[in-house]
Amino acid sequence: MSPIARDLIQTEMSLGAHNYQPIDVMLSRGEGVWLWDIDGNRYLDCLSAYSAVNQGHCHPRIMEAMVEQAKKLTLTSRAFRNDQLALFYEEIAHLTGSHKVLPMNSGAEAVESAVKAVRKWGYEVKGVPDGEAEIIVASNNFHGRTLGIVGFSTDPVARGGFGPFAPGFRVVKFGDIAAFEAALSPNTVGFLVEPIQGEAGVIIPPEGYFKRVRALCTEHNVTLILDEIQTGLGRTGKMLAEEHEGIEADVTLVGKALSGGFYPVSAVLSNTEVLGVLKPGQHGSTFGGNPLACAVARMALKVLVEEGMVENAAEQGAYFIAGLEQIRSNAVKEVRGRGLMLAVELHPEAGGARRYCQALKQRGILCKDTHEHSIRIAPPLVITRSEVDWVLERFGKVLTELA
Ligand code: IF1
Repeated sequence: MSPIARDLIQTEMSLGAHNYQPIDVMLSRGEGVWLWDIDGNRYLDCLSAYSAVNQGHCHPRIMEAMVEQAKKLTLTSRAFRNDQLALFYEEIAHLTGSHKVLPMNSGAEAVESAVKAVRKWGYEVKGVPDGEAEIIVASNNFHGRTLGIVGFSTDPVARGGFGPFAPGFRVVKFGDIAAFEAALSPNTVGFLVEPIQGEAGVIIPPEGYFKRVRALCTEHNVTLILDEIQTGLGRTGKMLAEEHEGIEADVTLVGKALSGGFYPVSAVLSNTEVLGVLKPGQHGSTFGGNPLACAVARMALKVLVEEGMVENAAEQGAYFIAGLEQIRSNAVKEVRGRGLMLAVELHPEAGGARRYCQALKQRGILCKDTHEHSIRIAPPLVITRSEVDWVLERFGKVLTELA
């Protein structure tokens, strides 16, 4: 590593809060699936900023939309109207089959906004007694970092030391339909859940789980809120991961790739009366729905569709997982995934995923370890078959040599 990179790390360490432990690679440029560090070394990105750059780094059409909009108008607040908002609503609603849209910025904000709207819906529409609304969530969930959200996390690292937390949440085991059914009460207003759990290590629920969840939610008048912030917008080989399950959520949360990584843009999408309960003054955001965000999001969605990225995720994902399964290594316990949301789980004796990520970095691949023993793989959806081959060859070497 160059002295300049070392110097920058030193400054980060002395001035920054130490709430991350990044792999020491000092990136300064990106294009498509590739990243370059300040010393000119090239890496294939197998994280995509946690699926926020599905469209590839610095996508030229999104960049152009952002620059063009930045020259005209960036922020008005919602005190006034802007000429991009309606078009953003129209395009995202059409693409996802939604009827109402609430624009926010970060993913966590979308989650918080959904919780607020669903509680209010519970009181005003479902008739739950004031202050009694319950929302069911899954064990090992990851929905963000706000107080409300970490309050219903089951991860002691994420929630420890940050209490007291808000009441009104009930945790059930992910993938266990009997546990979900048992947790339902007349005061249940919603079930907030990831279609595939990301942070938990790319956990796909048992076949038919979501079909039963959907049926129970309908039967008990409970809003099904799918957090598709990570799984949505093509990552799993469908526009929304719910399509794999053959269901439709009442409320869908999207973020991350909604801007192709240029800018924080998230949204609550609803196909029931849920968002209809919000009246002027009851919710908002200075930056939510701003013209720059809308212009960027519109182009991020457009290139996803026009450039066939969703189909490519399905095709390359299937090829990728088959290739990973063929790697013969004592270190590998299991390969999981759907589309280009993949994980290799290592045996506990393998010595930890971090070691493998470091070795992959030496060979030009950037991956992230999760929960000690899993390597998460999520390249931009523009990856080509020959690039998948390039990654597989190096993965094979690292997984066998280090085992
Ligand atoms: C970090 C994980 C990924 C998310 C889902 C909401 C949010 C996220 C399903 C919040 C965010 C991120 C945040 C990032 C790490 C990361 C992550 F490892 F923690 F689980 F992607 F896999 N719902 N996920 O995955 O969105 O407010 O961050 O925009 O460093 O905390 P946000």
